[in-house]
Amino acid sequence: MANPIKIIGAPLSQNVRKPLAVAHHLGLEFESVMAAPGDDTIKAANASGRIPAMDDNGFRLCESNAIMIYLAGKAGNALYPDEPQARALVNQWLFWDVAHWTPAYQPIQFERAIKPMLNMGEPDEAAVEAAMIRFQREAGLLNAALDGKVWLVGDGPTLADFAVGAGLTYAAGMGIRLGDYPNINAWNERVMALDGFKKTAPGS
Ligand SMILES: N[C@@H](CCC(=O)N[C@@H](CS)C(=O)NCC(=O)O)C(=O)O
Repeated sequence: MANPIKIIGAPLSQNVRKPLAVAHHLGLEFESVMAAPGDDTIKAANASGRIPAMDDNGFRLCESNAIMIYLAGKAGNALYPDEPQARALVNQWLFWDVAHWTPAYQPIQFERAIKPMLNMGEPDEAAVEAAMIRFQREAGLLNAALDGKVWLVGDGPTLADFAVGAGLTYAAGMGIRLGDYPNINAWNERVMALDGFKKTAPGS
C-alpha cells in the first residue's frame, strides 16, 4: 500500500507553505515532515539542502512550484487548468514568481521578518531600501494585472495564486503597506481566506 506523500521542510517557510496549502486545498493525503534547510532529513530528499522537498513513495522532487504542479496533477489538475492558454498563463505567473517576485520580496522578508524571528540580529535597512525599489516595480506589475480580476487566471484560484500569494505571507512583518496596492490587497485577502492558506498560516 502506498504511504502518504511527504512534504518536507519547515512550515514557516513561504516556499514550504505553497505545496502544503495546495495539498490541503486538494484534500490530498499527505504528511508534513519538519526539516530545516541543510539538515540530514532534507539532504536525503534534496541534495541542495533547500526546502521544500517532496517524497511520494520514493519519487523525490524539489522546487516548490514543481511540487505544486505534481500535487495538482495527482488530484486531477483542479488548480492547474488543462486548457492550453489558461495553463500557459498559470505557467507565466509561476515563472514570474521564481524569476522576479521571489527575488524582489525575499531580501525584505529576510531582513525584517526572518532575522527577528530567528534572533539573527538587526535588519540591514540599506539592503531593505535597495530591495524595496525592485519590490515596488514587481508589486506595481502585479497590482495592474489584478485590475478588475478576482483571481490571477480565470474564474477560480489556480497554482498562480498559490505561488504568488505565498510570497505575501510575511507582508505585515516586512513593513509592506498593501493598502498602497489596492488590487493586491483585495486579492491577498481572498487568497489568505482559502482553506489551504488558513491551515498553513504561520503559528496555526
Ligand atoms: N526555488 C526554490 C527555493 C527554495 C529555497 O531557497 N528555500 C529556502 C527556504 S525558504 C532555503 O532552503 N534556503 C536555504 C539555502 O538556500 O541553502 C523553491 O521554490 O523551492
